[in-house]
Amino acid sequence: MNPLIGNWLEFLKLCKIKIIKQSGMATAKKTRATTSKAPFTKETYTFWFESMLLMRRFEEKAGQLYGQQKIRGFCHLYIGQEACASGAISALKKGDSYITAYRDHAHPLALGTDPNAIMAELYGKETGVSKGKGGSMHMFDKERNFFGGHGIVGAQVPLGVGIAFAEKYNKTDKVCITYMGDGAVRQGAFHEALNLAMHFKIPVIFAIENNGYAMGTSVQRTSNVTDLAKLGDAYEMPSESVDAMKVEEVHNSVARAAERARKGDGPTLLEFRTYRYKGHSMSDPAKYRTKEEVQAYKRRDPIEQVKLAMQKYKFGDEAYFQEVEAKIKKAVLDSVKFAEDSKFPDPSEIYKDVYVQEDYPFIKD
Ligand SMILES: Cc1ncc(C[n+]2csc(CCOP(=O)(O)OP(=O)(O)O)c2C)c(N)n1
Ligand SMILES: [Mg+2]
Repeated sequence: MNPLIGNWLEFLKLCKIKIIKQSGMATAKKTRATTSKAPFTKETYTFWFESMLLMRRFEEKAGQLYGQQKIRGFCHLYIGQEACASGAISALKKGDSYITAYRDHAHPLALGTDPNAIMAELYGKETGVSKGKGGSMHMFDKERNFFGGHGIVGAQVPLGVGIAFAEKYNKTDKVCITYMGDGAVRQGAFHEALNLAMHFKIPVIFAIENNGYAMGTSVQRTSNVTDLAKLGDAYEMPSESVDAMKVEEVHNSVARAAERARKGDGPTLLEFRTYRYKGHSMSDPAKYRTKEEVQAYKRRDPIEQVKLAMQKYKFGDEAYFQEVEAKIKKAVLDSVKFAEDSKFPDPSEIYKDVYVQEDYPFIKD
């Protein structure tokens, strides 16, 4: 079993979510023809469904709370893109690392970070994952190798290469998956990172979440190269364009990339073709796209597709889906209560956690 899925089951226990007995739970590998023709095990589908539904319901709530001004500052929702996170996590191993941009609530939720601490971070409370000092764009979970949460477009791309370089240097077989948006691939740092990673065969997986827009600017308006997987060609880097509304496709592409990286063959560039249903951030009227376009993607919703597959393979009945929905609703409401009951950080915290060296000379009393 992928230990991360093990973590997930632990997390569900933590949230007092009853784990419905799974027959034939084993690994994310192909199931035997005798049990079912499903391409993945019941356990894997269960992980995908429950992790993606938690992300969706958690962020729907976060959106409401933002409207009530309980959450302040920036808040970028991942709704619609959930398969990009869950499909990668099921394909990777414990100890592999994750780094992303500011659309960063979903990855830690799927990795098993306590939703209470994520909600508290959104509220800026001291019990948050970053002690309330980071907010929406700066989630972090060292225990689960989740390295954030970065607000500068493209800035996390060289960092991801650095994390993966450390794995190579220390001779582990770990990889780092480095997420970015389609807007980030026009940054110079992206190209420098790709060049270096390929040249030194660094075990990094570059995952471009191509949701079609960088704020209100479509990919077509930015460049004549709209097939973003092609950007790997300049560095002779293997690349794939992936239908990321289908979590199975994400899983398979990440599994292939990870295998290549672990063998010492270096990086892969994956272009996840995805879509965000909500605006860029909370203040986006989204006038740059049509309702029909949004509807067309919603008809291919990743969570609905997994639910349909689970029904088809008899991995879940209506009672199961209702039970999961109810338990996740409770976990989200509990996280709101936890965040509201928590304190804001003490003002004395302001100079802490800025530099590793606590008495760094630029900090004055
Ligand atoms: C270097 C830099 N330039 C501009 C911005 C402002 N900005 C924030 S998000 C964003 C769009 C990025 O879009 P994309 O990379 O496609 O990610 P998405 O929001 O679609 O997930 C921009 C231009 C920034 N944060 N950093
Ligand atoms: Mg984008």
